Amino acid sequence: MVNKETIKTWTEDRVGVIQLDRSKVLNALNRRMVTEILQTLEEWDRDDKISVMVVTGNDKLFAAGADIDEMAEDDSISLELLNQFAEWDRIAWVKKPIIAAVNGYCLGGAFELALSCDLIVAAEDAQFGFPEINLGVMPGAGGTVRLTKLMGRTKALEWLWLGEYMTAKTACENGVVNRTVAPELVFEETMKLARKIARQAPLSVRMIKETVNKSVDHSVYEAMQFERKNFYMLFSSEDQKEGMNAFVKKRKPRFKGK
Ligand code: DAK
Repeated sequence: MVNKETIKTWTEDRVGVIQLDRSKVLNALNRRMVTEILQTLEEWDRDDKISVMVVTGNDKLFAAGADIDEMAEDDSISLELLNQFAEWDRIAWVKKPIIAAVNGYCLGGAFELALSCDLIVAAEDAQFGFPEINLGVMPGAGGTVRLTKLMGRTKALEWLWLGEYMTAKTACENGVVNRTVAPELVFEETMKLARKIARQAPLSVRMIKETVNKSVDHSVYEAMQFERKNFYMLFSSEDQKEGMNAFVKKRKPRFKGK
């Protein structure tokens, strides 16, 4: 386990885990934490020994949003000069799967962090919300956009305007969360899912993420051209030969990510 200033990190099998670690302030994401998360994700994205990454809080909560104390004196120019959104944007460039494991509150910037991950596993009693409106602002790190794409315009507007929390059940029914489990099982179930994905052919996992992401922002035609390119590309891989030969010879494939 590595203790950084605001997060703890460790690896289990081929899974890298980031645990948010500012429990005194309900894991509020300060700038240092965002930097440490990004540095770790990018380092693991380049690390052959890691296949999947998990971002989690503790057994009581994921996080209560960005650090309000740190933001309170900001103005538009200081935020522009700080340019921290550039750092948030880089989460979308991580090629390996990232899973958020959520207990308790997942609010504001923390909800945006979870939505930047690829999958969300949540406790049945977890609560998701964008309380920014109660502070006289609005989400700025992709919250309005990602929530709208997942839930549709009318439902997203209601949640964003009311600033209320939605249960994990509602989030799951609306495609925001992948699965809900008993609170004490969140981390264990997330790790099971992560290990399963980590056993899949690494290049296929990566190309599927890239292609699915493309399909969110592009026309069906453009996305299908992109899909075809990646499909062809996988036929240049050793893993395609291995996967298909293993099937023909009725044995388990041994994928190398090459
Ligand atoms: N920031 C700083 N401190 C926080 C905090 C936060 N977001 N949330 C809680 N804390 C602190 C509290 O001040 C308190 O500190 P002490 O009084 O003990 O020193 C401690 O954590 C315990 O909190 P509570 O006493 O309030 O705990 P409760 O269980 O009574 O209430 C709560 C839990 C989650 C309902 C409540 O703490 C709460 O409403 N928290 C604030 C939720 C919120 O509004 N979150 C921020 C949304 S704005 C950006 C990127 C992203 C963002 C902004 C900029 N850039 C790249 C520029 C995102 C913005 C947001 O997330």
